[in-house]
Amino acid sequence: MPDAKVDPARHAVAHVRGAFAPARLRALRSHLDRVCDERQTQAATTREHTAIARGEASDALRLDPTWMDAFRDPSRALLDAIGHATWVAFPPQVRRVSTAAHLVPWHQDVAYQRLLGARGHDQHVTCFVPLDEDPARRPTVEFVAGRFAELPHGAASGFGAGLDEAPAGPHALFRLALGDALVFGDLVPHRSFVPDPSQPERRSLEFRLVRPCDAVADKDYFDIPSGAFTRRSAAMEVA
Ligand SMILES: O=C(O)CCC(=O)C(=O)O
Repeated sequence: MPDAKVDPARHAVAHVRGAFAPARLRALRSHLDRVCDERQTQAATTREHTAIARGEASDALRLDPTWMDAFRDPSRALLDAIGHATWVAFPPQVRRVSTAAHLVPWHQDVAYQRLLGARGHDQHVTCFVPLDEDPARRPTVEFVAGRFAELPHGAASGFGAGLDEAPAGPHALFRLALGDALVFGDLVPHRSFVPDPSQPERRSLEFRLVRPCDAVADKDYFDIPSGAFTRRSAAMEVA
């Protein structure tokens, strides 16, 4: 019997066609190609070097407000898919996936939020945005569809959280075009998936979106409706 208290968005996966204007994503891809190498070399901590080794980005690459341009002039399709989760956590994840070491094992995103302790969100949705011209041929995300409680995770293959195996249920893959996004809840089990081993490379952005009421104090967010950066205010804490 499903738990009626769990927000259904936490279990959902949506393939959002035309979520972003392809021209906007091409501009972000060009920006990534322009700044990536230099900013990755600016990594100064062990944490960042570990992240880069698994296909993620240095702080200098992530902490760039340009990535939030994706959410300027949001499409109707995107707004419908995100519902009340209109605050985008900053910074996003920026990925250049190219080897097996970059492939994320099965997990629920809630497990990564737990690793952040008090700085983690109680619930959020992820918006996965491929930037390549031909995302259908590139590494993507595979899901297990269904309603899952929070599952026990352990550290796995260089990643902070992973499941020993996929939970039982039907697997789902989506054929993405440039401009499409995958919007999925933090209880949905998923992993990286390579449809064509001759195409192991992918550039992508991953955004974590929350309802304003789920925001963490003193953290930066981009408020999609106003198009401005924001923080959870003292007044909201009291309300
Ligand atoms: O980028 C990928 O291949 C997987 C991404 C992922 O698992 C996530 O964003 O939680």
